[in-house]
Amino acid sequence: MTFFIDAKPYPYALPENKPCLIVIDMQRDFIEPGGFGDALGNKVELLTAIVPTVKKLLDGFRRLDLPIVHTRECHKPDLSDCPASKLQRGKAALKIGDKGPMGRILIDGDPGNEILDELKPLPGELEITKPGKGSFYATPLDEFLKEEQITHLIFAGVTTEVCVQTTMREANDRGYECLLVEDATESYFPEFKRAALEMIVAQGGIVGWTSTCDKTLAGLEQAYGKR
Ligand code: C5J
Repeated sequence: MTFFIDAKPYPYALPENKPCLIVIDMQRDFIEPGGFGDALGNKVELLTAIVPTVKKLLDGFRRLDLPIVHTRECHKPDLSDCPASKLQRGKAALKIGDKGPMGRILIDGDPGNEILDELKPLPGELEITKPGKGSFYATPLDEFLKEEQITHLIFAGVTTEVCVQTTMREANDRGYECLLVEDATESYFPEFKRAALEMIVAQGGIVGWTSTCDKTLAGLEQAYGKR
């Protein structure tokens, strides 16, 4: 029997093998004052609103023993994995590698780069560091998913139109069936979030599906709660 998540543009069929939750970049650098997002002039408080929903989604996946991957956008302390184009672009008050109130901006191992306390990965959950916006570029993500025979990915995190959408497009091109949980993702620009959600489901789901946290958990509970 096939179970579905009530989704746009049409119901998302759940696989026999377990889908994986990918939580993108819920790190202090993007969400707390004093981080990279703030240095770029963004209203970081817009992003804090989704933290309880992301937590609810994580709790649901954990309860059902479904796989979870967390990502962090960051660079090595010597910046050898940060292209000059990324380093120089924009008019940030603080650039990548500069010292800010939470340590060096977007540097692996510094306090600002950590995932928010309430969303921290638990033992057994994979945490991936990534130098780009997409989670497949220069990371072991594809290898891990293939090893686990995972075909379906459910996305949450920030920001909708940058790292989340880039990752979803990378995943879509690699043949994964992707669903974005619309109330567990956020942007500094509400109009960009709206547009990204519309783009994903346009043309019969050209990038994938969207749904809410409650509908996603209801579908997962039906499919995997009884097995
Ligand atoms: C950005 C991200 N916005 N995680 N990163 O630079 O979306």
